[in-house]
Amino acid sequence: MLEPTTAAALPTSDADPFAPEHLRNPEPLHRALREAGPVVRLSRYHVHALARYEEVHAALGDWQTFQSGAGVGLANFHHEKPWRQPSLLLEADPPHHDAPRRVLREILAPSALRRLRETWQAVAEDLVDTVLAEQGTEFDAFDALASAFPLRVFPDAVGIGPDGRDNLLPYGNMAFNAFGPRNDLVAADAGRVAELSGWVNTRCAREALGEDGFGARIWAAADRGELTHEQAPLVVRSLLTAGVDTTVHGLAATLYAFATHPDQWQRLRERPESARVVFDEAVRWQSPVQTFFRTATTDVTIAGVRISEGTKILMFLGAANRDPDRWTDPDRFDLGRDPSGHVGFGMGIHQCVGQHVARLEAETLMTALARRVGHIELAGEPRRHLNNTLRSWASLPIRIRRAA
Ligand code: 8QM
Repeated sequence: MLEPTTAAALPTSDADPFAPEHLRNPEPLHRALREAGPVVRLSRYHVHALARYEEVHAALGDWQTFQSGAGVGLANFHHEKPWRQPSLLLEADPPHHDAPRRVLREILAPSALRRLRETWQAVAEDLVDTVLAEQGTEFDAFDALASAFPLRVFPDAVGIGPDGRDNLLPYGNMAFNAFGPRNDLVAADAGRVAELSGWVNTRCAREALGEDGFGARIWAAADRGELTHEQAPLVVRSLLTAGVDTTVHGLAATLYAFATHPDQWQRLRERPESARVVFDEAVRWQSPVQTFFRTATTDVTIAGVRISEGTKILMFLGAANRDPDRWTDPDRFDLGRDPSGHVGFGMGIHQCVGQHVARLEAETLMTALARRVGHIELAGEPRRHLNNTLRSWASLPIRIRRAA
């Protein structure tokens, strides 16, 4: 039997994936990391990185070897105190992960969302009508649509009160920065941690939640014994952390895709029933959640490279979603492809439990827009907002032509 006599060489990079230049334009680094090898050491952070689809996909599918319980950011919770109580979903492994996951999966299942579709479609039609009437044919699609729409429908669906909703995006921005290193982006949020956390935490209490939302259903699951009453507010917190910024920037990515690919907009207009798949292709193409870490639970070999127990491993979801070994013409936003299998929602037991909510938001908004708008183009240079984890936006100026 043939035994490998030498360990595979381990390419090393001193690049900082969280530096402004890479956050602003991640593709060149992604390409370099994919080409360097299946596993790359990032010397600056003493971590390993995976940027190819095959390895990212396999590692996300193996929670036994690549745990989340030590945190899915750079900080290892076994050695560093987390900035907030860890999430019972994102930052947990089986068996602890299972009950919260089961509860949320049922509450956010497609069948449970059916009652929201009609309301959300009406809100989307009204929002687009109002924007076109008040702002005409040139406006900032980030403010007017991508952030306005989720903020109109999602907090209501959770059941939080009307006050202070402008804290939601800054809280998410802070949480997504916190998965990265303690760089300037984290420092910029430092003064608001207590205030924003305090606000979010009080929204998670039973008394703060309406009787008929996702939040109330989480508490009802606790009453049935499916969760403890201590777990319930933390599960509500997961909705408020993971459910706002992700969809806002995912919708911005979708609008950006159409503003830069007019032929694809025509395609959607000709086939309105494809409004659902457009979001997955936009998520593959832009990967609003760019990266997450896992931690090796044991000494493990990936593609011949030995990784020791306790090592943090950075998964480049955005790089995997454009790996030319997996995708044809990966840099093209193309509604003709089948984007399923993308890792923009993760993969395996942690795969986004809210993805049906996100798709429903995208589908209702894009349907309303496609009914009224014949053409979309950029009206100026889009501006990125920098975040350690989210590929996000500050402004997206567009010009539209009304449909005939
Ligand atoms: C990312 O708090 C949480 O449970 C949580 C936070 C962020 C996410 C997921 C869950 C992936 C969108």
